[in-house]
Amino acid sequence: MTTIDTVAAPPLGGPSLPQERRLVTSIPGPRSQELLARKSAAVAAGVGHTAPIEAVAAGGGVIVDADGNSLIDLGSGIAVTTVGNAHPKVVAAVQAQVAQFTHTCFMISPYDSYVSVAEALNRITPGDHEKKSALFNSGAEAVENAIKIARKFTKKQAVVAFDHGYHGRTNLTMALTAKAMPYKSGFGPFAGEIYRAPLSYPFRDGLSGADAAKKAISVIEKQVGADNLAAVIIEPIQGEGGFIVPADGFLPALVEWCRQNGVVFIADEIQTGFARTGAMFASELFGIVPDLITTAKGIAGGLPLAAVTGRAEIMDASHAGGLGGTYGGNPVACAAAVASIDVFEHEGLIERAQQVGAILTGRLTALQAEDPRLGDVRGHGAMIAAEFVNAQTGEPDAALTAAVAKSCIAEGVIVLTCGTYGNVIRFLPPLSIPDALLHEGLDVVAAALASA
Ligand code: PLZ
Repeated sequence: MTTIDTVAAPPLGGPSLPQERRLVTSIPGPRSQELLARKSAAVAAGVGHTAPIEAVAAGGGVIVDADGNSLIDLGSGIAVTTVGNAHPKVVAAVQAQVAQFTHTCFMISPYDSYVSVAEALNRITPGDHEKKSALFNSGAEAVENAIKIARKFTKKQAVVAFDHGYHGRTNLTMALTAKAMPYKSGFGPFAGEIYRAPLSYPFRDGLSGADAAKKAISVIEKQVGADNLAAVIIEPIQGEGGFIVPADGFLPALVEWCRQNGVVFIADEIQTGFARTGAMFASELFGIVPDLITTAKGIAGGLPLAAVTGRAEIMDASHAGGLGGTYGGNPVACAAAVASIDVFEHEGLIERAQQVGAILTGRLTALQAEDPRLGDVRGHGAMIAAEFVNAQTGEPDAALTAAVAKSCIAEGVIVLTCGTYGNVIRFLPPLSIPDALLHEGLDVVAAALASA
């Protein structure tokens, strides 16, 4: 295990919450049960939840519920609160902006913070070529726009996505997403001209990066053809699909093929972006420079914002008025993003993610050495997964995974599952979590696995 100089976690911010796991009722407690009953009556059944609690405050590495329980947060609201929940710089920026104006619509009356976010993204994303950006509200909307832009630029239509890929819940992004349940089932018909290629999944396919790329490129050439293909879109590390890290050489070979064939290479860094993987963007870990990159989640410290950033000539392909939206690049969200990006760059968050990753990997590989049901531990930085299998057959064990996750939550540790086969627990804590609390959370995971 590499040792990394100790980096202080970012300041807790928000309400000064004791950084502790504290259970004063069973989960869910009575107040939370009341909210969940109202939720069932008032909110559409399709909108689920992982932890059955009523959240009332969050900061550092905890979420506090209405019953006074304090739960350890190992999920960051799905990789969003990377700078922490209510980082003081983000709070101050949001409060100042909200008191100034909440909205003008950037397409009507532009303002500084939108342009500042675009400048920052152009600067910090991989590659030193000339770049431009456009801002949107959600990850799915960024992906939709990246595809629009790539089609307009190439004057071609087909798009290739990958096995285990996740790109959103809108119609086009459902088509790009691989997994039927729960994301797509019954919601079709889906957008056309979307094709799927095989991914590099070292734990399950045993292929080298070069061989996996050859296989994918062969599918693309035979089933789509470069002449029809506008874009290839891929998460450098699959998020919802199971934190799948492709074998070395897979991504560079795809990028190279795209470059030679006039195909726009889009890296969806919505989950992997902004220091999460121990690099500002995961593309850097694989030595690739995408043509376009989609970002969201961690960008604005919890406020809704998303972006497409990329080669200026591609980004400028759209006619004036072709891109936009009422709220895209909302000034409050942009103020939060300017502050968050400042934190990512100047408060050692990349090093902090590496340190959190070293703790996670160290603890989980130690657990794996004793327990053959923990088939694979993988990931980078503060984006680490444990894949659970049947120890005899190596088959995915979704039931075990669900049982471990459920008992963690009952014990006051919020963990998220993922994976095409539902057999992965992913660890993506806020970087503001104190080390001791992270260790305690992992103690609870270990105990849950031992008793499952
Ligand atoms: N691309 C790589 O991870 C969002 C969604 C969870 P939105 N992932 C979490 C769920 O069940 O809805 C995501 C992602 C990648 C795109 C998206 C979509 O981002 O902001 O949720 O639209």
